[in-house]
Amino acid sequence: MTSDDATALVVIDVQNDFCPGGALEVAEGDRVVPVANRLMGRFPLIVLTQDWHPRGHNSFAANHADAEPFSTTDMPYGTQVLWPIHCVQGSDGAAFHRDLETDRAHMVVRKGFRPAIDSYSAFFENDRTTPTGLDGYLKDLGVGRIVMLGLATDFCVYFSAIDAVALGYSVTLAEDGCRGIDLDGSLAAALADMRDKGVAFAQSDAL
Ligand code: VGL
Ligand code: ZN
Repeated sequence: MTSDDATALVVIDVQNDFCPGGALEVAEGDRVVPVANRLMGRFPLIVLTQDWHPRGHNSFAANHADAEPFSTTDMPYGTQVLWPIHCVQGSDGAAFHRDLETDRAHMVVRKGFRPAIDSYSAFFENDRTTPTGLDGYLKDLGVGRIVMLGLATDFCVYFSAIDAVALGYSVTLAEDGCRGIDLDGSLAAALADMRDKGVAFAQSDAL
């Protein structure tokens, strides 16, 4: 096995606000927790991402005059969905789901902390160029393959997966470890685009 064969498990945004009862709840979001815990025992390197916004973040509808949650607006870096207030730094909503075995993580990547720009992907902010540092970390450690899961399939998981492919990683999505928001067909579009771009799909018990 060359060092390039090292595989990292990347668990995206398994936080209270994306679980049932949370501010931006994803249907069955909590169902990914046991899948994540089981897979953490199977990979040598575990990365968690954590959506981590200041209260004044530009992606919150409440910070724009007359904007409804789930509407869109033009930002200097492109179209941005305006979300309900979620994952505010230090809040309960921003905390990982209490049953997620976070002690097993080697690295936690926080993203979305710059007030003027959102960051769906674990690798780049929504301008598609500002890096989070995760690529450098993984490449430093000789990681060539990524198994990914988490929330939400059609936003943070989607952008993380296609960015990972573009950065040269071989990427497998643990499908049963993901749940989506599905805003105007975004889930089907994300799945199709991931397939087109070479993301592999698997059930977690086959990994
Ligand atoms: C996410 C919307 C806003 C996600 C984060 O984790 O998919 N979606 N912030
Ligand atoms: Zn967010």
